[in-house]
Amino acid sequence: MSSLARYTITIDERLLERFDRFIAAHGYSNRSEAIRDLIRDALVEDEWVRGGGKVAATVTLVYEHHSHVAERLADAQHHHFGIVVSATHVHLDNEHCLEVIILRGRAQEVRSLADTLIATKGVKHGKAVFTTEAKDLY
Ligand code: NI
Repeated sequence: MSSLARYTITIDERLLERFDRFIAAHGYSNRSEAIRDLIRDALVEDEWVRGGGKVAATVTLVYEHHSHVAERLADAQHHHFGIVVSATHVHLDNEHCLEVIILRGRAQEVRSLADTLIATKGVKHGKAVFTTEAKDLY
């Protein structure tokens, strides 16, 4: 267990009231946990912006089964097999497929492949969540 540090901040009352409404709406039990999450989120975002380290991402895609999207998505993944960790395919109904692809590698490569997958012709909806290997998040 790591040690905890206590700190005090000065903040505009109105801003704090607004933050309290925010943390209540998001189900946090106290300010500290909400602030820790915001700090972690900022550090993960910074990791991505700097682009140096290894990161992870999930890419969620929805597309029509009858188009040739699956082949195009598979081609893109074969070309970058080193950063594709796993892919799961679910048949949503007679026409639609949902695919979740997990990527892991250098930020620039991961973002580039995520962008390629989402922009693939025939993908109706695509969204990437960029996260971290959490090496120095406590
Ligand atoms: Ni399918």
